[in-house]
Amino acid sequence: MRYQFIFAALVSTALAYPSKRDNIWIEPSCEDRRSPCPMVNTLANHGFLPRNGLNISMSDLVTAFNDSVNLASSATQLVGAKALTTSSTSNTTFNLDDLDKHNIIEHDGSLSRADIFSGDNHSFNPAIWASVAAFFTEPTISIATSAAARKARLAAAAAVNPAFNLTADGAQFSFIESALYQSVFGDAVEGNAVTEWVNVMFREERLPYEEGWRRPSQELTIAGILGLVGKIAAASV
Ligand code: HEM
Ligand SMILES: *[C@@H]1O[C@H](CO)[C@@H](O)[C@H](O)[C@H]1NC(C)=O
Ligand SMILES: *[C@@H]1O[C@H](CO)[C@@H](O)[C@H](O)[C@H]1NC(C)=O
Ligand SMILES: *[C@@H]1O[C@H](CO)[C@@H](O)[C@H](O)[C@H]1NC(C)=O
Ligand SMILES: *[C@@H]1O[C@H](CO)[C@@H](O)[C@H](O)[C@H]1NC(C)=O
Ligand SMILES: CC(=O)N[C@H]1CO[C@H](CO)[C@@H](O)[C@@H]1O
Repeated sequence: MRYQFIFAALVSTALAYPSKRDNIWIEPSCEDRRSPCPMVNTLANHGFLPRNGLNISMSDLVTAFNDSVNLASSATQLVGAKALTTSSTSNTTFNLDDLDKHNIIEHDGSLSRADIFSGDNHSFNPAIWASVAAFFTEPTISIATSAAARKARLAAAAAVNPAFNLTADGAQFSFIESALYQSVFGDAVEGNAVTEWVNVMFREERLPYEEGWRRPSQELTIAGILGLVGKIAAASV
């Protein structure tokens, strides 16, 4: 009876966490490399990407983003191609901290990181994230709220950084990043990401399985993401 109970508990735990056993969350060690992207870091912390953050290929990215969040291969490849150019030692792989390289993908005015001018363009910054998360007062984040939070963060970053320089590409990435968290943790068309899930990803770099999140059943496509970019941009004027 007792064993039956334990067995049932194990089965229900396995069902509650649909990821492979290899994909449990483990805090990175100080030798493990990480990036300025909270989602890429999250995938490394779950072992979808190499946990040490080293020697990541395009095929590693495509498999990891498909398996974890159902991001279309074409979408991963678009940003992955940029990521590969950040490595100074290889044309076919990069290390996660190579992504710190400024104005390839990394840009000023991040939602959770300081600008490169401050000397740390990489680490999660609790005070900056708190200033953004202060906009998220509801259980879900509407497109209008996403837009307002992003716009306020860009203004605050520009106000304290005399060298503030968000290029056209950087501005586009910044919109895409808001669209991505909306797609993964909300609806691919309407947004409305679950505030708690977004907070877990930014603060803990963990997929919020325990909080009820599941891999989206519909593939996240470039067209879908750009659709949300358009809506967030329209709500930003
Ligand atoms: C579902 C997929 C993804 C999601 C949800 C996501 C999410 C995000 C978010 C929300 C940010 C903004 C962080 C901030 O402003 O503080 C960000 C930044 C970044 N992402 Fe991702 N990302 C995804 C895929 C990728 C991929 C495939 C790459 C490249 C391999 C990448 C590279 C970066 C980099 C370099 C930044 C830093 C930009 C900056 O804020 O300066 N991301 N990502
Ligand atoms: C994408 O991930 C799903 C779920 O893990 C898997 O069944 C499918 O084979 C993957 N597709 C590719 C192209 O890797
Ligand atoms: C990367 O590719 C370029 C051009 O094809 C080549 O000149 C360079 O040697 C390559 N670098 C590495 C580290 O493989
Ligand atoms: C970006 O941030 C990292 C981590 O703090 C730091 O090592 C690096 O020097 C920064 N880049 C620049 C150019 O300041
Ligand atoms: C902003 O950054 C871009 C890309 O690094 C650079 O080409 C441009 O000159 C910079 N603008 C200013 C005003 O520094
Ligand atoms: C097999 C391989 O490419 N190893 C490389 C992984 O990344 C480290 C750090 O950049 C390199 O030193 C290795 O050569």
